[in-house]
Amino acid sequence: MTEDYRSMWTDLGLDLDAHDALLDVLGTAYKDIYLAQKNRPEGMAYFDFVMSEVHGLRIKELMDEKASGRKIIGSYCVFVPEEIALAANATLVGLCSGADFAMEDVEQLLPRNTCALIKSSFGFKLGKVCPYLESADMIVGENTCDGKKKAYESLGHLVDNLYVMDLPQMKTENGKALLKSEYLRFMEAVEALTGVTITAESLKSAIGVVNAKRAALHRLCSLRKADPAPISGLDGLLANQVFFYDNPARFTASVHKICDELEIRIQEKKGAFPEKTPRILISGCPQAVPNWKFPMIVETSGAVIVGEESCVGERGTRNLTADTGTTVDEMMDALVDRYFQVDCAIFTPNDQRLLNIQEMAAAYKADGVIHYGLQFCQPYIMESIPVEKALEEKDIPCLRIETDYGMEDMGQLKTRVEAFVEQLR
Ligand code: BJ8
Repeated sequence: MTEDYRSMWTDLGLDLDAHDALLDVLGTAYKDIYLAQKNRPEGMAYFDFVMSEVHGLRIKELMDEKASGRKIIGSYCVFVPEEIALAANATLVGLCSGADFAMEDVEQLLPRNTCALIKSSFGFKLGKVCPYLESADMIVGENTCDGKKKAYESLGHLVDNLYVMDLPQMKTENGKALLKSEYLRFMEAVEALTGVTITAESLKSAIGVVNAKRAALHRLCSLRKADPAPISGLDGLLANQVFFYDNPARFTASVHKICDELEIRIQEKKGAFPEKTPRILISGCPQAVPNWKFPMIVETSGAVIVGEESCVGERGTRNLTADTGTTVDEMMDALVDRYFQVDCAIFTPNDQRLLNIQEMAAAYKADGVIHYGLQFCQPYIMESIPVEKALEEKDIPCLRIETDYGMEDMGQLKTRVEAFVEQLR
């Protein structure tokens, strides 16, 4: 980190000793997993810098924004529209966490058999180690899976600024109407928080900013279709993770910069891995920072990850919002249309996800798909069986795994992944 941020962290109420320990583990993991990679594009230096300052400079920027009167909104789900936050002059940041922390305290509040993502978010709160959570003026929970829904009831006792958004479970007209009414309610809540009334101009501009950020990732995704893959899956995932934290315009520019470099690498046939390395599509639960365990296993087992069918990946960024609306209401409809297409496994039925996975596997020329399920995540683990069947129809091998954030199963996972990769050769 380039500066000493300890007084800022103290002001935010972080537990400095626990936070030091977390940064220490993260720094080592980043060095061992990311910096140890070979043939990385030079543009990844930007993402390395962002990660080195993820609790430093970026938090300082958010604190400066707050000092100038801007509000910070934290979210746990890609259904929370960043466009609405931006249109009301607020900043949206992701709060999902990808590491175990303060697990003993967490298990006083949540059952042991809760998915790692939910437990981790609680651990970061209870352990007082997340400056994003502590700097948020509003924390948005959402009624998606049962685990999250019930966990927010407990989280409401730990924070005084929780806002819960209801979400549909079916892709019906009623479901769409619910999403629209919830987005309108959220818009009012954000306006009340910021004191800023959303106008057609501000919403249009916010849609443009978020579309640009997603379009930049579309460009990056599309370059990963090349063989040899010009960028590793670990680095591709990192760009998708930074999407949730960075300043939007700077993020967009940085992704385009790396894409310019990747285009040259593709022309020169320069890859992160040699040509004909078995290509894997990862599908399933989101992998939040710093959950790099599974991609690291895959990419040290002789394969390259070429895409993520995940909310930290294409499920979260797939569609753009139509920008043809001229009134706030028309643009809210466009937002509802866009977000209603997110094929999270909490929806029933959810056949579109199967089609999207088949399509992604073909587009990225994946030799195989690994379904990544977090233990105790009912929606995705239940859906992994239909996913496997849908891939079977296309003759695409599929490996279904269940894991958590612990390191105990690393050896066992590696053995299974290596055997799967061998089968793809
Ligand atoms: S839109 S995937 S970000 S809900 S892993 S907490 S589902 S038990 S994260 Fe998600 Fe929104 Fe859906 Fe995407 Fe529950 Fe499963 Fe845990 Fe999960």
